[in-house]
Amino acid sequence: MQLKWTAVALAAMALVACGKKEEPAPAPAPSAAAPAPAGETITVKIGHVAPTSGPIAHLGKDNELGARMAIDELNAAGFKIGDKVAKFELLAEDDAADPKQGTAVAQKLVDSQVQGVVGHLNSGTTIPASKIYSDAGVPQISPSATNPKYTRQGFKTTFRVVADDVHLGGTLGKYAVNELKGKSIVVIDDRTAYGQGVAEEFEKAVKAANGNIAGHEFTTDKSTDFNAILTKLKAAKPDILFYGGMDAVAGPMLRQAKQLGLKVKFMGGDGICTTELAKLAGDALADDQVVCAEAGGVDGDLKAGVDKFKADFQQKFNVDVKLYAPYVYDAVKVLATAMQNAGSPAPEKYLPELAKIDYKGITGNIAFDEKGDIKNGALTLYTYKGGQREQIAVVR
Ligand code: ABU
Repeated sequence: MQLKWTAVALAAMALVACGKKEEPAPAPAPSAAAPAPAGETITVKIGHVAPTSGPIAHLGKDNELGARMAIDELNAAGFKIGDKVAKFELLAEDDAADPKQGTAVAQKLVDSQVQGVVGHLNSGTTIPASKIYSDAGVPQISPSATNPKYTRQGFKTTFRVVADDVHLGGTLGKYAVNELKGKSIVVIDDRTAYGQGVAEEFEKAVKAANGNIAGHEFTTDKSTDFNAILTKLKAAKPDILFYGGMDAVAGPMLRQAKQLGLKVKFMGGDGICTTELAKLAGDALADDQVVCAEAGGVDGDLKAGVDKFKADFQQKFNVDVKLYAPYVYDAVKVLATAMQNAGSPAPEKYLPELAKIDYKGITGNIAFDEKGDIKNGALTLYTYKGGQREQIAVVR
C-alpha cells in the first residue's frame, strides 16, 4: 500500500517537475438521459426546421410560430415529465427549402443534443435530413412534408401527422375527372421531391379514372416566367391545369395564365392551398377557379378547437395561420406527450411511446401506423371565393 502511494506521489511530482498541471478528471458529457435531481426542472430541447428565408418564408414562419405556440403553452402549464417540471427550449433553424442546407441544420440540431425534431417543411429537405436524425436516434415528426418516401425508408424515427402525396394526388386526380369533368388535363411541376411526386400521383389517378393527360411541362420552385410552358400547354385546349409545387410559384403562374387568355380550372396539392395564394394571384384568381387540398382535415366537433387556435394565433403573433401551423402545434404536443408517457425525454426511452401514441390534437386524433404515417389521415378540399379560402369537403 505504502509502495502504491509512493508511486502515485512520484508520478505527480514528476508532472510538476516537467511543468504540467495535473488535470481534474473530465466531467461526464451531458446526457439527455441523465435524470435531473429531485425538485429541479429538466430542460427539453425541441428542434424545428422550415424555410424562414426564400420564396416560401411565409410558410416556414407559419410552421415555426405553430411550434412556438405549443412550446409557450407547455412551459406556461408547468408540463411534467416524471416528477420534474419540463422547461422546453425551441431550437428553430432555417433550411431555406434547400436540401443541402436541410442536412447541415439537421446535423447542427443533432450536435446540439435536441431530444426531438418537428420538421422539416419541405419533402426535399425532410427526406435527406431524416437519415441524420435516424442515425442519431432522434425522433422526427414532419407536419407538412407529403412525399411518401419520407416514411418508407425503414427508419424507426420518422413520423408524419398529415396525409401523403398518394392520398393528395390520388384524390385530386379522381376529382378532376369525376367531379370537374375535365376533358383535357395538363400538368406542370416544379421538379422538387414534393411537386414532382404529387403531380405523378395526380396523373396516375387521372389515367386510372380514364381521364386524358394532354400535356406535362416543368418549371422550378424559383422560376417567375411561365409564358413559354403555358403557351405550349394552351395548344392542347386544356380545361384543367394541375400545378405540383408551392403557392409562391402558383400565384404568378395564375396571373400569367390569365394574361395569356388561358381559361382553366387550376388545381394543386397542399403546397398551393394556402391563405396566401389569393394575395399572390391577385385579381387573376376567379371565384371557384382553384381546387386544392390540404393534407389534413378538421370537421364536426373538432372545428371549434382549430378555430380557437387560429384566433389565439392571430392575437399572439398578429398574423393569420397560413397553412400548417396547427399541425406543427400538434406535433410538438405529441412529442411532449410521448415523453410524459415514458417519464423521460431521452429519445431511446420515449420513442416506443411515440410509436404507439394515441393523442387527441386540435387537428384530430393522432396515432401512427407501422411506417410512422398518421392513421386514417384526412384531406380537405378547398376553393377560393372573394379571395378567401372556402372549404368544399373533408375526405378520408
Ligand atoms: N406538402 C407540401 C409542402 C411540403 C412538401 O411536401 O414539400
